[in-house]
Amino acid sequence: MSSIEVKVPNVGVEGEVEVVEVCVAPGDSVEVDSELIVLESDKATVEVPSPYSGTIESVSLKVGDKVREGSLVLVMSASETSEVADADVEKESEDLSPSESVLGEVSKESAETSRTVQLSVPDLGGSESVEVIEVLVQVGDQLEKDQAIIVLESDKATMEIPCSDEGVLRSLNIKVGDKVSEGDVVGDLEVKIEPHSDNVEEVSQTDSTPESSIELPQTEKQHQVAPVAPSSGGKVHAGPAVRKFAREHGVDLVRVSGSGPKGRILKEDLRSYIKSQVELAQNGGQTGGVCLPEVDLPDFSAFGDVEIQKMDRVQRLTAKNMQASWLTVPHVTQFDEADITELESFRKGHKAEAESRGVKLTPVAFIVKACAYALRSLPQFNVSLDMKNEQIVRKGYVHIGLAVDTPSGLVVPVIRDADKKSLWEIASDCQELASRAQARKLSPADMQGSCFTISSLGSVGGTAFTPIVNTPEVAILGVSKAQVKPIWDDKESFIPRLMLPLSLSYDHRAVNGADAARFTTLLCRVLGDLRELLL
Ligand code: CAO
Repeated sequence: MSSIEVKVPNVGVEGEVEVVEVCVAPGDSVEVDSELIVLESDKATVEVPSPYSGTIESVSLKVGDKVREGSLVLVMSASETSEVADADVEKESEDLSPSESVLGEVSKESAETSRTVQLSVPDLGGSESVEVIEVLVQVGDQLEKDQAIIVLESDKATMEIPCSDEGVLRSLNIKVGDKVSEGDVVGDLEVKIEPHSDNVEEVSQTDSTPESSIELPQTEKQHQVAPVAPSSGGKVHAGPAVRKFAREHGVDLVRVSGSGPKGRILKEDLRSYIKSQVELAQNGGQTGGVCLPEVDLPDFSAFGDVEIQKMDRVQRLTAKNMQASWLTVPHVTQFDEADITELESFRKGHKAEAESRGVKLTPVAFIVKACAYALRSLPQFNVSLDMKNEQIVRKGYVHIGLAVDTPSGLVVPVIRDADKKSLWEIASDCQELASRAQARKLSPADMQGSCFTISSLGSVGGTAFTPIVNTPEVAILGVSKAQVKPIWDDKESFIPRLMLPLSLSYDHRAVNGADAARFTTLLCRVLGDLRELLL
């Protein structure tokens, strides 16, 4: 261990800058890259990270001090040195690029042994303006190939965007809260050229066009962001922009849970915190915006062993959406039973053909087809309510969502234009979407635009259930397990028929009870005699 002086590096800001935060105190243990101080000029906020791990001996600065490059920050006894000594900078203004000047020297040194590649947003499955919820890297970071660099989240899915190459991140154009689309530039990566490698020639050619654009590979995966409690001892892990935002709003960051890596507080966390505090104040201490009573939990461990697990992203979204729907939609459920005896023999008779087409023909495909027909026949079910503007949105398309049970929770991919598709096409869509859902390979676009949802528990069991409407849709069909039942033939005897239980939950603001009964009656009719679908 040796005592080492840590000085203010070149942060790319001319003249003096103010110390707005001192993040450490004598006796603190720090790691490489731990924040030491935060500096702020009128144009930028800059974190100065620790270049070493070790223990702080003395701090030479206090909040409000004015410093410049070379000013002494602190003395520490270092246990491990690091090559990373660049200031961590988040740009607050277009005309200021502190990171460029800090990194410029490095570029010069390595000018002949590296090339710059531009990292850009890949195809997002048709989605545009998808929000950046996490930036997992900083300028100066050494990135691995396939390392996640940013996380995007639409209202239905979260995607990690990985790095396509190995190298040092030289600039970063994206911050949390930005909306990005395919082709938007994320940043520049300095990629080392191995002079003696086999592909020297190929690399040198690339070097002659230093701004070659390399698209990030699209290995989208649903990413679970588990909020993490703030670090102990009152210390928080947050970037300069977040700290500034917190100061502006008078928020003590110690109170905010960070959902970023290692509990890092993201701007989104701060916004949620502020929103919850405002709601709390407006509701006189009640949460949820509707004065929901808080449920006090007992200490479960007093009764036996317990295991605590963070909710993952799908679980959190499902809980949020279910609660929103349950609280805002006046639900009614209409029950009926369809006689699918003939349908079942038709289906079984086409099993061989289904196999030769490579699809599995289950009752679900018939139900999707019948629902698409019913939505065309009773268009009052194919609407959404815009209560804010007191409008009813009538849809000219029929896209049907299919609830799929996956190990990571319930997801609802969408079968587009189900009313225009053949039974085979629908069966194939169901199979393909369900298997992509299981493999967590659905893109946000796969889960958007649904008009009506089908939730089939037919392969599991049960006689009926009351599904919750997938708002802003106005109805959802629950399907339970078909069973052979004795049905009166209207003459003299009971005959065995295969009966399919249907449970239609609907938003009573948009749909009245008689229409709901018409909808299930129509479904029963077409499922009982598929010929109507040909008309
Ligand atoms: N009655 C009787 N049998 C049924 C049936 C029904 N209503 N629906 C399907 N089956 C049969 C199928 O015919 C198949 O049997 P065969 O192989 O002999 O033909 C078997 O059940 C298994 O079907 P499957 O599960 O492979 O396919 P599916 O089309 O029935 O279902 C899917 C696909 C994606 C809807 C289903 O896998 C799933 O995830 N269901 C759960 C949805 C859910 O969780 N809903 C609740 C949401 S609210 O919490």
